[in-house]
Amino acid sequence: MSPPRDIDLPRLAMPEPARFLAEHVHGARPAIFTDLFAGEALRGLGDEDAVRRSLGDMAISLKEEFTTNVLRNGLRLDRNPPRPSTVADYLDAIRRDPSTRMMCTEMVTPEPVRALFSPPAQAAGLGDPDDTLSLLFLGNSGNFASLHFDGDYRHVLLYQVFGEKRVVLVPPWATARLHPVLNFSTVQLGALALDELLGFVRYVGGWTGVLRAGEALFFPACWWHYLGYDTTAMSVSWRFGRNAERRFLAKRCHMSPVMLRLADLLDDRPEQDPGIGSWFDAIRSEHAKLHPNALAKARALDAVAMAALRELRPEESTTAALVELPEGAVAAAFAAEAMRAYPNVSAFASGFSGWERLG
Ligand SMILES: O=C(O)CCC(=O)C(=O)O
Repeated sequence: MSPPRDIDLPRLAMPEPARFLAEHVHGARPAIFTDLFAGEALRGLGDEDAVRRSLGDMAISLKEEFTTNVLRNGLRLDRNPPRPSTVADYLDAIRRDPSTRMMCTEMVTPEPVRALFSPPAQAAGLGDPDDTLSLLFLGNSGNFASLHFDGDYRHVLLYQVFGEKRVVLVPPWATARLHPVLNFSTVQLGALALDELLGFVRYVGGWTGVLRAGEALFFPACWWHYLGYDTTAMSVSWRFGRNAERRFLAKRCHMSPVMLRLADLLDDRPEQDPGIGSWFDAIRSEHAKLHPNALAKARALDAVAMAALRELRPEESTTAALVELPEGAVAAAFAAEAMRAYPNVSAFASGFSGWERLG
């Protein structure tokens, strides 16, 4: 048995691009980098006052933290409408109501912030340079982003502009331990005391640390992540390095824990699994078939992904947990995601349009 590994995220200087690619992207090694954006104006906004002075008038969009809203309203996402605000107004609102769950999350980085940094050189050599995305996050102490994975399957550098966040990262191969519903784990890390949280991180083979102002977190595509706001905090991400296969899964397919496992195996490592290419072909051909409805299509694709996983990762003996769909909330969430991903799939729809054509 190998000795227990330290679960603290390493703090490192940003490596040269080739080393970053080999050790961190292909090596699936998350880290906190201390000097991303060296010399760029973004590093000058190291505290709340500086952000208020420079960006106070900037328009932002607020929403209630995702799981708080879903636990109250179910998957009625229309009950969490975006609310327009500005950086200064939101910072004032936090002072009046320090326990608010309103936050600015996953907002495409507005131009005034985007103008303060250039794309990291380390991210340049991987994937299509036009297929990148930068997102902005601003939230109050006590707010959080629940443990989830992102269905865009890009790698992420998350730069901390000001404030501090507790980070937990979980590798995709531990997915079955997270009791997932779509791309969210039902394990509520924000409710755990620190020693319980550290025990959980060990159990799932994950990493943890506190991300501070001026530091950047790197986590590879497909990794689960939780961020707990220890203080009011603002971050800007750079999402990059997606290959054509992951892009197909992200843009054309539904999200599910087993599709995540497949996306993870479709990486660009030099020693990529032999056979993964044919499994991707199998996904594409299943995707091209006519299915009776969206749910049937999502289930058929999940079945192909599960067969791939059983062949390529037989040691993941708990993977059955990834596709068990008990009655109730999990099944409803899966069906809702299937309809989001495949809105036009319906044998009835094609039948009716046939009648329309016949006049
Ligand atoms: O910092 C946050 O609030 C969430 C960050 C996140 O989920 C991401 O960058 O993908």
